[in-house]
Amino acid sequence: METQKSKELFIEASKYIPGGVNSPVRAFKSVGGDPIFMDHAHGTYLFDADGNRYIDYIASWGPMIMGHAYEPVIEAVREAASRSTSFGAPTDMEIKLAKLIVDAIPNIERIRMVNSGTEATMSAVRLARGYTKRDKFIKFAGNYHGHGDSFLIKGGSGMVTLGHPSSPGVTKGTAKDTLLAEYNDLESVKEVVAANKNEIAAIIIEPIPGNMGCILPEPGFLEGLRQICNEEGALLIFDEVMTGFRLGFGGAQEVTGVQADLVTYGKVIGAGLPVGAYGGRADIMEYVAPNGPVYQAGTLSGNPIAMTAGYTLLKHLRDHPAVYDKLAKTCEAIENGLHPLLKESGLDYQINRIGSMISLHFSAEKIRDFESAKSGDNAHFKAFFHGMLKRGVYLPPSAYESWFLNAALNDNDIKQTLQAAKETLAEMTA
Ligand code: HOZ
Repeated sequence: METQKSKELFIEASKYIPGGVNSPVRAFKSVGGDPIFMDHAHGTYLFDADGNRYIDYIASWGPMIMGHAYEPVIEAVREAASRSTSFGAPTDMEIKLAKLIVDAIPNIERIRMVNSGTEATMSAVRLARGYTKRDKFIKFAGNYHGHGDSFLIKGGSGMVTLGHPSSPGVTKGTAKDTLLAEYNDLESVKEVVAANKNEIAAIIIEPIPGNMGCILPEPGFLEGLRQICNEEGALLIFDEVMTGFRLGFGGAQEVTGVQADLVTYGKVIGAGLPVGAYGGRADIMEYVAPNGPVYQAGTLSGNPIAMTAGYTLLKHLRDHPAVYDKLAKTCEAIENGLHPLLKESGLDYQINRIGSMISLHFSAEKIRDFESAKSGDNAHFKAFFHGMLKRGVYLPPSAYESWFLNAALNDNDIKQTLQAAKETLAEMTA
């Protein structure tokens, strides 16, 4: 596969943009090689600057649930853009999207739109601190909540991919209020809580993490967190930037049956445009400015084009719940197809899957937390990634990321993906 134009673009980009990319995982650092520069995409296919076609398993890290350039969204965006790209004043589309979410998600009575998942998690923790009048919060090793200072401690996603799970630039003062616990380990949470009695404002968690690969909560874990928060007067924050409106319309809350006090959303609610949001019970959310004392603002928050795109996509998903069954079946077919190929290869491996999220770790260990996620053999992942890429299958360029499926994937795409996996594994074990 010829990727000369991508190579040239990467050299050019590196002259002006740190590392040549605007988000580190895209630089292919953990898998090696040069990033592929995209030109356009349609349905399930990405087309790069050299004209190569790839079956997409990233879906822009979640939001392209219906596939790329989904016509109803594109049409609505065109129409919205013709009326202006930003007002810095309220519009009715903000109400429509907020109402759609509030009506659908039982424990969200108010929702505030922001511009990214990072803003959403930062704002939710600030709100939890203001509301509870406490400073500390608990996060889980390997969970990634965007790049707000207080989250950049033992983070997943690009941080662990690049081997810097905690970032320089975060002051000791900030870091001391971030308490760490282990995912799927309630005892580790209880210990932290016991050592910080009446000081914890919130527990923030990716209920179904997608930033150390895809990991599933073990029975009782999320329920236990809910109970601890109830007992301690701390707020439970579910970071559903990846899982919201993807695992089902009600996201991880619907799938697990556990409800949070605050929920954060990201790119999905903007159909891939820069949007985030945080929402929850009215009494907590009314603590946000202008009604309450916790400040948070933004000119582009509730941007009319982003709201229109998000409303169009979410309305479609709400009215067509069968999409979620289709996605889950496609994902299951991929897992079922991969097992015999991986078994035959003789390589140690683990597959975790839920709904339309799936990940593959080359490890003999069950992947259930940050430590086990790190047990994966990166040399194998790297070879697998590049073998798939050159055969036209675009996977996340890191084992610490979940794959995200889109509803445009058809049987032929699955067949091609499995054929690519077969050839790649044969090459890896030859
Ligand atoms: N941190 C993102 C996935 N967990 C990757 C973002 C990107 O490179 O677009």
